[in-house]
Amino acid sequence: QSVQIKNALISVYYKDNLEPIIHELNRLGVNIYSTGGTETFIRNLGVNVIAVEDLTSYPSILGGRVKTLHPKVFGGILARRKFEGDEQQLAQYEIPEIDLVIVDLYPFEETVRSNAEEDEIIEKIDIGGISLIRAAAKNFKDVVIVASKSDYGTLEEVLKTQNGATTIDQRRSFAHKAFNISSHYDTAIFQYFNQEEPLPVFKESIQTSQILRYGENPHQKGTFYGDLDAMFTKLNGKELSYNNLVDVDAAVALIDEFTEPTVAILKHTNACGIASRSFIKEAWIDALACDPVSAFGGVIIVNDEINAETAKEIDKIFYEVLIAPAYTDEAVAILKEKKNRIILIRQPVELPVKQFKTLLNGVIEQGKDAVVEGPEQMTTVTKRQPTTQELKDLYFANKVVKHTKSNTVVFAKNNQLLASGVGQTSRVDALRQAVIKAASFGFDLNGAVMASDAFFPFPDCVELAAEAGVLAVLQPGGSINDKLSVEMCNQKGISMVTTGVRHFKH
Ligand code: 93A
Repeated sequence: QSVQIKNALISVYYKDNLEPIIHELNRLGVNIYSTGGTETFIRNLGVNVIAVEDLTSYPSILGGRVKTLHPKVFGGILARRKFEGDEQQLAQYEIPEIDLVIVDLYPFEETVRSNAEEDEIIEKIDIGGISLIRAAAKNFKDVVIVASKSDYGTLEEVLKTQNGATTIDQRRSFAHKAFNISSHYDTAIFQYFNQEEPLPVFKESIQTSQILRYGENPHQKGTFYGDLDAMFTKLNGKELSYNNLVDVDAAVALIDEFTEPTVAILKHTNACGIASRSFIKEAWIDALACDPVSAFGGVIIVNDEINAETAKEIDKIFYEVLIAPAYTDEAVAILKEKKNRIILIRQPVELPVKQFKTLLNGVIEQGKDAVVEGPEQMTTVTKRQPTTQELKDLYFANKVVKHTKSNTVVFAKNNQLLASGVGQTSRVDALRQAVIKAASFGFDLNGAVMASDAFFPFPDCVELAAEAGVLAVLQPGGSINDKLSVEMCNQKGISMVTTGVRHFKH
């Protein structure tokens, strides 16, 4: 049902961005009740406001520790409308119904972070404000609760377009966000008191979280625990979705393998294009060439500044997310013309070295796969030695293979991904897929190299690769069947190097 806002209670620590809402409430003739500092702020805007003290006939006591904690305040928030007993009691005790509550809590976390003295931190444990939030959210059937500055915009919109009326869905959605804030707030307090160290990687990041539009699919709920604002500065576009986050994570991990100017395009966590060149624009053109079909709607990541020239090129295709460490002003202006593309500046934030995944009735943890073998770890096991260029390409291909879903094989040449087979249940299928893909985008595999995330169980893979034109192959080695693959390479006159390191990514 629709509920019209007649009385509002506003108690906010930071007063910024509140002004338009006050004017809107004033326009709608809503009575505003308010606490000390907020009351002064509203009065200074020239808007009528009633002090909570006048409602409760009680002063704010104990240095402000008790200011809104009173039945005349909470009765008006918690009373069930059109509920006989409640309505009768409101009348009996002269309690006004409060239909809108706006709170901005004492900044507890900020105070902890500022290394304040314990006394000051304790004073920043909000009691009245959190109770207002919980009470109003509990009674969402009748009350609107706005517990975060980030919802002011939504509230203003609702007030403007619906003239002070709200729907039950809107109130429930506000309550949902409010409980996220109250639980987060209490978690932060708990963590301050908690002597036990939380999981080390999450120590910092778990302090903040963000409700996602949904999970992997619209019927799944999703939340990100961590601090995205520290990781990225958003220049354009909507919020990152669950799937965006998964791809962005894969993109960051991949690009961090490269030091020279590199562009990678990812779809469903796999690179569908990557190239290293002297300049980002060239890298973009050669990354896109790998598979311009898959690149559509992908996540693009680069490790150097994007200038206007590159921006114009990138702008030609539709992408979901673009990440770079920097952009020229001109590039930003060009890219921002497309409204629904997410454009991020990556900030230099250290990433956790451990990975977690829920599994069965528990969690598994592992250290990140943090190694890539350099040319010095590559042992040639065939009669033919790879050329210097082939070794460079194998090094490049091995970095890509490490970040591609198993089973995988990767073809590369001149620091450019030509094709890969990803996520196949057999290695030979991955290889066939890569051969077909390379041909379909016009790549000639003559002189290309091939890297595999794990050893070849049979000689068929190297045989197929050699027939496709591949001249050098990289694999971890260590299989009892290696001999057969090595013999096949010798027979075909191609090189094989082993690294001793397997890079499964399941
Ligand atoms: O000290 S409190 O926990 N006791 C209260 O009764 C109370 N009521 C609201 N803090 C309380 N608040 C908080 O005061 C609000 O959450 C808000 O952060 C702040 C607004 O105070 P003022 O309007 O005086 O600036």
